[in-house]
Amino acid sequence: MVNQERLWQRLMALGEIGKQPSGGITRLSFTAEERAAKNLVRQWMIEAGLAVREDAVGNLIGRREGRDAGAAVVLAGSHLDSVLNGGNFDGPLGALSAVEAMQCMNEAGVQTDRPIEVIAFTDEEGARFRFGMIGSRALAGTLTLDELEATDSDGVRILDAMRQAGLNPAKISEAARSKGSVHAYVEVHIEQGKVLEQAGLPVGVVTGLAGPLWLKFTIIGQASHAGTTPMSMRHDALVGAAEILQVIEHETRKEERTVGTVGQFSVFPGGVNIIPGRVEFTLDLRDVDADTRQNVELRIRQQARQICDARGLALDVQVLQDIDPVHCSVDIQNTVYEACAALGLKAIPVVSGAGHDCMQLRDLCPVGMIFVRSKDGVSHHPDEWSSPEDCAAGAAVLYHTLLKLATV
Ligand code: HGY
Ligand code: MN
Ligand code: MN
Repeated sequence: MVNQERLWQRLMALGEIGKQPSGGITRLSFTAEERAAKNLVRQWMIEAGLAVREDAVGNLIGRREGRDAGAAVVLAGSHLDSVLNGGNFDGPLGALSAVEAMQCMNEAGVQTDRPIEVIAFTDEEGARFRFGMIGSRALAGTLTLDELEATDSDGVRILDAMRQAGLNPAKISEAARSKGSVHAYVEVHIEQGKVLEQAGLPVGVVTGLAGPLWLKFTIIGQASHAGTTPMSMRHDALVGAAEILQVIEHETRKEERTVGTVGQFSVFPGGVNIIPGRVEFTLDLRDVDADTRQNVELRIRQQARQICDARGLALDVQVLQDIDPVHCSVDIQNTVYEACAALGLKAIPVVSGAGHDCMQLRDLCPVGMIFVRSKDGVSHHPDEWSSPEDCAAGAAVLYHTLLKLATV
């Protein structure tokens, strides 16, 4: 059904862009690496017979016409950016599976009723500017100009980075799709977990996605001399933060599926003999149930406030990203199961702990996802890996799913 070798070679070639000495990949949004990746995928989109363009926010789009050019389009794709020192499959498998499916339709001379568009989204990960899904939010029409003022660790604003990449931030609203113009969105993605591996299955059907809430905690105490300040007279921001980290671990462990991760942590001024005056850290809090996540968030915020009050510390909590959990379209899930059956593949339902671009399209169109088995469940790491056979299985299921969704 699909050309496994071609898909695999493209995945390996794309994986060379942004490769680090560790073997991991760093391909951040609006950088030369992401541009190189888009240029390469653009070539493959052209080889696949697609009409290629880039929208106002830098999403790379390859369009395949259907019998009815005016019909609502079916979208498929994923992202090309990565986390720092990430893996080779997170994002690219979805984008290249969609290109492969289109190329196979062209090679088979298959015509659909609806047009299909392959999308390589800009900045899904948020690894550079501390919130992500910039491309899918622009397509959904929910990205605002003032959000482009956010800066990376070098102080470069998103809008500056966009201009440096040849884009005009003032035009991001042109990337938005109108309600009714999109029939469905389907994304192939690595599972990034162990469910499929433990079930011994190559693909899974995503039922829902946990919503990531990203918070930035800033704790301000009093920097002072480590030798001359008695313990009883300190306002040590780091010790307060350490207590809050214990609260995060304790409160998330109370719940069945809630997860909490402190991924970034900075201590200022950072001298060996200086009591930390300021600490900043991020919290990535997720659950597939919105109420549960909110209850955990409130418990953490309350106890963080109590800890800081007791220690004479100031506390600021900033919301960097707040994405509600999403339930996938049951119709699309059923279509994916039918596609798996047509291929003789057994599939099971899987919940996504990871966030994906489809979450941003929930109000635009029905969304669905096809998961591909991850070795050892590893992701966001150089050891991230899926087999050529499983990647091809994901692309084949996507082919059949798109065929069905694009047929009126
Ligand atoms: O953070 C996530 O869940 C995704 O990898 N962006
Ligand atoms: Mn990711
Ligand atoms: Mn991803």
